[in-house]
Amino acid sequence: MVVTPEDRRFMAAAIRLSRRHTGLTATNPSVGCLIVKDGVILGSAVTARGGRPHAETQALDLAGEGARGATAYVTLEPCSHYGRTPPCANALVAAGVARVVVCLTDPDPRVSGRGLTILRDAGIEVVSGVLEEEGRRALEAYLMRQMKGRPHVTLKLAVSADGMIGRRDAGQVAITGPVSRAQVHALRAEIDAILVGIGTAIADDPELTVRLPGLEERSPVRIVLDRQLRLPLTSKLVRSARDVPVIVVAAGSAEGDFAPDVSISDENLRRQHLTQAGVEILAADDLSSLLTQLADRGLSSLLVEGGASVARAFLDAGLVDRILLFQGKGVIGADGIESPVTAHDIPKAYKPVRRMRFGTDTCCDYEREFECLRVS
Ligand code: AOF
Ligand code: ZN
Repeated sequence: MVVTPEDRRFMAAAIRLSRRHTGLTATNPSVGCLIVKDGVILGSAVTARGGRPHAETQALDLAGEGARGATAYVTLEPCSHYGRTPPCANALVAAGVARVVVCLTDPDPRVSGRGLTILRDAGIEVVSGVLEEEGRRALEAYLMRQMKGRPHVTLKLAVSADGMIGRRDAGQVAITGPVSRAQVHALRAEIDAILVGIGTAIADDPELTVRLPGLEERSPVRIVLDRQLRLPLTSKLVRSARDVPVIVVAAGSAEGDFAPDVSISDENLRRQHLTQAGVEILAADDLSSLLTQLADRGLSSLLVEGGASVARAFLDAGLVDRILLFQGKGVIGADGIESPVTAHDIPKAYKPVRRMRFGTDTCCDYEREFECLRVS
């Protein structure tokens, strides 16, 4: 199986293309596909918003008759199952492509190697594992949900020069500047769900939406850990619940982490009011049962935005895959709320993969390696 520099170049382009719809295709992964003949791209597509049509059938449509004898570059093994659309592997065979170059095999049990078998059985040359590492990064949220049964979790922290993430009883405090804030909004646009604790929801009254021109409709599902159902009906979250979904996570049973300490009748009333306002209430005993439920709904990526105790709970439970540490220049001082982690005490399991500068702030991206996400 010969992999040429041209193969790597076109696969890199397919991966870049796939990222365009990251966060918009749940419950499907966002896949990129190019149809190339004699060095010319005849068709290119990314999985459509909402997950269908898949990338390959769109790219084949664009290439038309030109697909005969061409090479298809696909970031994920073409599917082999009859879902809401027929298998992409069959479409590639029918179009007469000569060669299919794939980044990763698909861990979805309905596919899992069968797509490649359909192609090989039809006499198509199949090359798999091209730019696998880059493809794995682009699809890590999908891989995490398929292989670990939970969403990929990013913890975002904005820390002052003296290691604080806020000021006691002060509501929202500006720790980082406008460029960092825009970056956080861009990050929100790429993820399926965003989560805060009730302390942050009450103190900051955040909206947790994407407020970047052109990307507003990419707001993720908003989740509040709120065992006593204290989220105010007047909060921005509740008031916008009919436009962008809000899930409040209440206690599952009296034994759990989020066990309620209010009377049942009180809780029932709050439950009723929140539900009437369009908020969904989910019961979960602990963080891992919550994450399982989110994955079962097809949510593949979660951004944890605060506060300190929620961040600490995710870290302690070993449920953080990536830490994005924004570091501002300002000092908060005596009544600051200490960050659960700073640049000096990042747990050993996390390795810095990128350092960025946003205005006067810096941002370090730490990742934890998951061997189990290697699929081939
Ligand atoms: C592809 N190309 O662009 C994507 C694929 O619910 P369905 O029928 O749409 O199938 C979802 C599964 O299809 C998903 O779990 C994954 O295995 C695959 N996604 N496959 O050939 C694509 N997005
Ligand atoms: Zn498909």
